[in-house]
Amino acid sequence: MTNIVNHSTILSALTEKFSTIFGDVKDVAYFFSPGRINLIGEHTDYNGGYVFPASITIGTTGIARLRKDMTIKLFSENFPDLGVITFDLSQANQKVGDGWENYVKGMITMLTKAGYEIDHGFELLIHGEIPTASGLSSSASLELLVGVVLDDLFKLAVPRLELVQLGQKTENEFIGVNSGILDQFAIGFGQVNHAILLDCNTLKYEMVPVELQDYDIVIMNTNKPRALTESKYNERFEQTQKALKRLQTKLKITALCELSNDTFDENSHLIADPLLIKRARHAVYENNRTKIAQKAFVAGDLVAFGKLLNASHASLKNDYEVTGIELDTLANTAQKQPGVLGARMTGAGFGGCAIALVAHDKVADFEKIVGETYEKTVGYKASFYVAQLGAGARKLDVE
Ligand code: GAF
Repeated sequence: MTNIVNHSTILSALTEKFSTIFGDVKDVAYFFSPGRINLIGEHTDYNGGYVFPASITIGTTGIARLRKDMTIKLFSENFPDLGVITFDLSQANQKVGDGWENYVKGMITMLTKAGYEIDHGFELLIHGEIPTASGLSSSASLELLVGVVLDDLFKLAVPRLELVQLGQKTENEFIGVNSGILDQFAIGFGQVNHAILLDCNTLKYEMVPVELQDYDIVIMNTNKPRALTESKYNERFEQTQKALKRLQTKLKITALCELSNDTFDENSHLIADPLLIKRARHAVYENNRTKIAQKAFVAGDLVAFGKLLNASHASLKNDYEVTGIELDTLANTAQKQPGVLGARMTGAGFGGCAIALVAHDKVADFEKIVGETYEKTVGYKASFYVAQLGAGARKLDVE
């Protein structure tokens, strides 16, 4: 089992690195932005439904300071070969290639468009602990990290919800992925040992204490190399939009997730195309399942909650078709192990991570058996972590 990162070790290593790259560490400030898991409510956010995520203690750490001139200098420990990326503030609205600096540029651009004044250059060194393409939202973690850095350096006082929304805008308008607000919201509003029940239609939310009795949430990473996730994601977005339009010829709705399962079933013939019916059915059923799951969770009925996790995975596999052999092998093998209440993929899918609710004293055996089965089936190893739920994006108190 991989251990959760030690933040003080990261901070001292980062401080040294900053000094090597940028000369000294005078006037620097430290920041952290987590990754997230989503307990249930997948591909419901951009369909106006509920999600139930939590921020985790693994994330992106940054050290930053203002410059007197207009130059922006960035360095990521995850991409050391890129060296120090340097550009003028006036070029921040230009997306070039698909490098990580585009997330920084995107946040500067969105904040500026929203009327906030970023009028100087800065230096930023980051260290990301979230495996890329893992479905734990390394990109939203980076967006919100940059958000809290800019907010602090330029004394912008951006309301937290607006910062979250600007993170989503960066993803949608600058990066080009039509994602919903799940990731940025979880990362912006996360609290230690809490999950968030968020209604993505109204943005009303409830913080839900996470009490797992004798269970752990185990994160299982497929380690599948990145494979066209963005284009397949956008395709699902468009398919559910099309299905919505067909239903709107009769029903007065603004989002698929306004429907009950029964109303959907009675009207699904309007969609006509069987593939689009499946896509829309997932969104509607998953949303209603999420509402029931959250109630079971709050009532401490983890057995019922676990069954809903399994049903969620089945729907993502059969109706939404975003799983694949890697996630199916992990989730389905996990579901059969002793002491497991439920398992499902988390995040966008097509690779990335799954989660399982596993009895604390069974975790070691669980990792061994699921790990062996996965390697035999898929040909390479999965990784396992016990999730710890931590606070959202923030400036760190470091002397
Ligand atoms: C990705 C997206 F960024 C989220 O908005 C959400 O749609 C999720 O996939 C699927 O639930 O993480």
